Amino acid sequence: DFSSIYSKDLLPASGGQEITREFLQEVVAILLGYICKSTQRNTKVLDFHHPHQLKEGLEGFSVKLPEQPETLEQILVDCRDTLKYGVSTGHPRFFNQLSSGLDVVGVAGEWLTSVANTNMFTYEVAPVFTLMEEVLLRKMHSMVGWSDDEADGIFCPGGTISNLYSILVARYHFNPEVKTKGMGVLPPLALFTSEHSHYSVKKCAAVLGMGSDNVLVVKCDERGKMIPTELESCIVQAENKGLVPFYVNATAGTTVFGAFDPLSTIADICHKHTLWMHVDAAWGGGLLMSDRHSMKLQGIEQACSVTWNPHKLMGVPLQCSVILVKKRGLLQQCNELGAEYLFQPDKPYDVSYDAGDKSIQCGRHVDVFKFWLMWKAKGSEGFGSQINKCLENAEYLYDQLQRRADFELVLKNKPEHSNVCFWYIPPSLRGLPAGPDRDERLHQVAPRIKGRMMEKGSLLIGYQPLGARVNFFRCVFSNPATQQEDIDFLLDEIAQLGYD
Ligand code: ABU
Repeated sequence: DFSSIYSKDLLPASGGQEITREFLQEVVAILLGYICKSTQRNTKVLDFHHPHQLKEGLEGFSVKLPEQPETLEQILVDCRDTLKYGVSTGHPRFFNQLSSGLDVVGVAGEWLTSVANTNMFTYEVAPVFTLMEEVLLRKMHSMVGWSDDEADGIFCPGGTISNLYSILVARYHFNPEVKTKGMGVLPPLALFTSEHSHYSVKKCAAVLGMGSDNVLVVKCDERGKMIPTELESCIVQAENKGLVPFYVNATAGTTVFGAFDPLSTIADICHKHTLWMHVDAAWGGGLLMSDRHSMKLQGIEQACSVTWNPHKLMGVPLQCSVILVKKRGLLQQCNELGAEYLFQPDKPYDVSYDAGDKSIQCGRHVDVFKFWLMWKAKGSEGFGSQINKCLENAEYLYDQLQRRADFELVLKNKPEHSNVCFWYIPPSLRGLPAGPDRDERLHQVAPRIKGRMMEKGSLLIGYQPLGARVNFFRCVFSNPATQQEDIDFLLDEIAQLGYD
């Protein structure tokens, strides 16, 4: 009974050991209950409420903060309700995001990380985690195809920040004086990325003061892959406009189609024009773990830098993202400021292990441990099979879609990644001739179905328009819990929710 017990009674309060144990056992029971429930197919993926409903409070749950402390009993209720009104991203029928699943060893790693509660900036306060980071970065370098003693990298908060690092070090590589003198020493720089690439490239160019307009967008073919001849033309066009090309982002696994740019050809172009080649493999990097699919990233070894998010296809709990840089020392030179209170050169150990000055952050969360623990638990082989399974699921969905008359595939080819894009065609639209009228009506179908789906809570899948294509569903597989029966359910449920 926690009804008259408060947080002040927990450790470090004297004599607080027993109540601390009991409280945390209750928390663990809540979390375990949630974990077990989230894989049960008869439970909801979400219990949707509008923002105003959640703000107003529901059955004793309120997001408002009190002036007076609340009892631990209420705190436990809050823990339960927070999970209850959230979204079960580990549910086998959660197809909404590139990151999904609930890896039990990964969760254990995140709990331990929280209890260790330390900071990655120095070896002094994170000796074990620092060495784990080094081990994992080396492992990832070797998966990319780089020699592990020449390359570098750092864990950072998400793919956008990894891409930001790539532009930052590329700019520094060509113009090191920018670090101290600022943008005034630079010519107007041009960056290149495909029309299907992640929006973060433009965002990073804006953040770094280069201007999003100076990111030249390269056309893709019908499968969403950058067209190398278009890249060449864009480079020439930029030069003719007085811009100085310096950076190309190639994508390995685009966000919507899961397309792989032709990395080797792009590498040749970068080499010819002396440009920095970055590969955004935030989503596709996981395929490097698979003996069946790693060849889709052929040419990645020629990149100068790589973004890879283990929290996506590899199922590591959020967040876990790395930037890998081929040239060792560049991250350090680009970002170091040598704050004397933190990075004292005369510490009693090899201070090259203080990785913090490679980072643009000061405080840095320990994102590595859960990943390290999962790798220990699965081995490289286990990750490989997990990823193969995700791609098998995508092929199964593709096969089912080909068979059904009530759905239409957006891309006719077999999926290269675990993305499968499709339209549901309700009876009223079947047989209508292609054209603006059908497009206008079809555009409204996916959002309407999504609305009904959220109210019902039976599954979750995303949709978007892309270029000239009106709203379509994007199904992505990264959750090892998903089975073929969930894919059958997905199609039948969409057909039911969308039946005129
Ligand atoms: N950073 C891209 C994630 C987008 C998605 O999960 O759909």
